[in-house]
Amino acid sequence: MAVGNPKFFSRGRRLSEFNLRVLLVKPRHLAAHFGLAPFFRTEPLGLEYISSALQAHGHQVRIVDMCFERRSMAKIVRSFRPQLAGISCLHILDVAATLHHVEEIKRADASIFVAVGGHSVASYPQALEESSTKGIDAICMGEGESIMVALCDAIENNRSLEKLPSLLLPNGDGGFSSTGEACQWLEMDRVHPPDRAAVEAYRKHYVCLNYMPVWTMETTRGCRHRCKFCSVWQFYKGTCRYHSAANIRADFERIGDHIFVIDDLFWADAERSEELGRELLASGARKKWMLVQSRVDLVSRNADLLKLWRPLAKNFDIFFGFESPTRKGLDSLHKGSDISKTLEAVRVARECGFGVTGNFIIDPDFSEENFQELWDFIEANQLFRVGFTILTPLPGTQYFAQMRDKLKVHDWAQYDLHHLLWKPRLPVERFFELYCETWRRTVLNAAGRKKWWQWLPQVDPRQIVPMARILIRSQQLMNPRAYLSEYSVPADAE
Ligand code: B12
Repeated sequence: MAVGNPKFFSRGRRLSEFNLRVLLVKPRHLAAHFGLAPFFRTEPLGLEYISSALQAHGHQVRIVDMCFERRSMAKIVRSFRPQLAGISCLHILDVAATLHHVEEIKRADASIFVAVGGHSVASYPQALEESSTKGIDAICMGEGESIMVALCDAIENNRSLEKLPSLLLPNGDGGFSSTGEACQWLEMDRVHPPDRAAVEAYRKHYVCLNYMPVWTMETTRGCRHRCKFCSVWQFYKGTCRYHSAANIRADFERIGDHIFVIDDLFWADAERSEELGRELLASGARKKWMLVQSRVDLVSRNADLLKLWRPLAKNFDIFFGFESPTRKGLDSLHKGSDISKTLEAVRVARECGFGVTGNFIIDPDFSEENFQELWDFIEANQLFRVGFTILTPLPGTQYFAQMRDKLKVHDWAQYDLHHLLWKPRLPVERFFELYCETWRRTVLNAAGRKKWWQWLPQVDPRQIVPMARILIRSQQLMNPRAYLSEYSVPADAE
């Protein structure tokens, strides 16, 4: 049977007479209640890039962030009357909400072409293919700036979609068929800066830790490393591409005071990072807070680069994937680093005036000794601004394929890195007691090291109420019962 859906090519009017109205949807988070997720609510940057690309081709675009949108989808569809909707499924956790929005859009107007894309479904489209929800007209496997423009162009000009690269289209038998070849990766110099205006109505909700409102920014796409748990390098096939310094500078100058740079590998290339740092310094723009994510080996050998970047923000934090306090643990995660580099990076970052934050991975195979080793390391190195995640095979990774038979939980809502997907080595109650004890050692413990009132001077008085709400909510990270109530590995599982 032919792929593609001809009904979108003739709807009683000549679409080529006008450009399309495109609705871009960020799904409502249903699952983010553990870990640091409640502290990070950020903008749909991928959709903002897509919006800019579409507008450059003359299309009319609206972005709705369903996490904060008050209107119902039916109302949005009635007022904007899109011909095409694109939903971004960034996290595998978002699959249920994505499918829900597909149904809502189709219910509101069955003639709207609904495309779903984003990192997690492009990495593992089976998550959508296996669902019984009907109404997805295309699953998009690559970068939206090119795919959405091509889709609009084909729809507008009544051309078949089968020739477009990187799509999965309904094949009429309840399944999807691939249109074959994959898209070329974009040349980043040609990518338009993100359409910030499209999410301005939601801006006041975007938060990272105690900073609000927050802007996210991308300078690099992809990662060259090979960490076992990460889906990024596997998706981008180990490539790393850089936006032009001039485009980043223009974006940096117009966005606000609190910036989370979402690059997975900041300072990846020392020479290019120096050029970018100088360009931003020359702009004269300075921020109140910046956060970047980097690796300990990069930071440990680049003190001069760090010093160059430091004046760009009053408070400047680095988030490290520390992952493990031992060489053996790092090796088992294919981190390609060692503990001496962790210690050196912490020293260099602190000496250069950066705040040190990061994450450790807790393996379900942890023994009591492994937890103790982690606590000792945290204490010895004063790493109290850290988070913890449970080692989770993310769909689309080789690790997921290897672990398939061992995985006892198939509900994507539990793939948030805070649920156990198989039985731990320790009795499950004990595992969560120790997991919670680990969280209690961080600054998030309102009854612990940093008392709740000590947060006050760091918070804008207008943000005290929302911040208090977040802090209260985060206390459940330290409550084993909260995790146990959602533990769903069958009792007879191996
Ligand atoms: C920023 C970010 C977040 C933000 C949220 C961002 C948001 N808008 O919702 C915060 C910090 C809150 C967050 C939280 C978490 N995150 Co996160 N996050 C990221 C990060 C670092 C960058 C995403 C981004 O903005 N990229 C930049 C934009 C430009 O790219 P993009 O969104 O992929 O969009 C492009 C394409 O995908 C495509 N596209 C996107 N949408 C659409 C739609 C259509 C129709 C089409 C055609 C194309 C298309 O086109 C866009 C432009 O090219 C990614 C890593 C990564 N590189 O993807 C991890 C990542 C997505 N997160 C991950 C994880 C695991 C989490 C957490 C579970 C972590 C935790 N410990 O709690 C939580 C869960 C949050 C939740 N939903 O409950 C994993 C997801 C793995 C998976 N397969 O599910 C990633 C890949 C990190 C990793 N190393 O593995 N995250």
